[in-house]
Amino acid sequence: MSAPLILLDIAEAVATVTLNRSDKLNAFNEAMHGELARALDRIEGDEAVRAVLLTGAGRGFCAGQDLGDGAMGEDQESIDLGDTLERLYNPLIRRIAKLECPVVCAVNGVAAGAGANLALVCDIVIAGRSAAFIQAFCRIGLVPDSGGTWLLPRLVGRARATGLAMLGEPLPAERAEAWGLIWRCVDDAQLMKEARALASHLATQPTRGLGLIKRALNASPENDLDAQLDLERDLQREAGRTEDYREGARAFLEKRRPAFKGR
Ligand code: T3D
Repeated sequence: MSAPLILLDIAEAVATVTLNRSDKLNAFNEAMHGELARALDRIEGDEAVRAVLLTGAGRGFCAGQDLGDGAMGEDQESIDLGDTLERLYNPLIRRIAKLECPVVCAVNGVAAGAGANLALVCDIVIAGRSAAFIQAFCRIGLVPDSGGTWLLPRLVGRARATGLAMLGEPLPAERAEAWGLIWRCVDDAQLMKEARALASHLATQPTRGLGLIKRALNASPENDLDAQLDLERDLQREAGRTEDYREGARAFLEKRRPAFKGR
């Protein structure tokens, strides 16, 4: 039996998902997409999961699409990369963006092409100092996908987004942090310890409230202030009806630590 392309470990409310195709820097082939979709099915169906930690096996995080996996047909007209996006990458990116629990990404090495944008769509991105982000698409005549053209200008502004997308140069983790592309850059040796600590902490927090924060932030780029104020009103109404809000407010008044249950 061949080794799994995705490892899933669920423990203490944290689901750790590891891209596991290290000989190809965890580049995605169709089988790996299938395994990741099944892992996400399990995560979404498990109420006990309150945070997700995504990382890669080996020396890289993910080198994007496996360029040897089939799309390179003989007949130029029959190639349809849009189909790969429609069936595989777009559903994956949408699922992570909509997952109503925090997703921490531990970028353990190079994140290129769709692999870079998969990392960037996660909620909190922490990278090892030796990691780099590469919008590699322009090097092979493609357009940044997996949300890249949406995420990059919003995260780093138009000038830097254009430079990254058109030059395809590696952006070292330290500069990615300085530009506001990611949450933090840490020493390689500390990466997994810090990422696990973050995910474990988030898994003890008010999960429904965090999910609503994610919804509000996702909607914000398209909304004007009026629409966002209306959305905040609606989401706050929902948050105010959670058990965790009652527990948080009660714990504050009783001067003790809250015990959130994710409900
Ligand atoms: O369907 C569609 O195509 C549409 C969807 C597109 C989405 C995309 O993601 S397009 C962009 C695809 N990705 C790339 O273009 C990146 C290609 N990889 C690289 O440029 C380099 O590998 C890196 C800069 C990421 C890392 O360089 P380095 O020197 O650290 O490693 P390496 O030696 O190049 O790679 C190690 C192995 O992984 C090597 O295999 P080998 O020779 O040891 O057997 C290499 O071929 C393999 N590998 C790395 N990236 C890919 C890959 N194999 C297939 N596809 C890859 N993307």
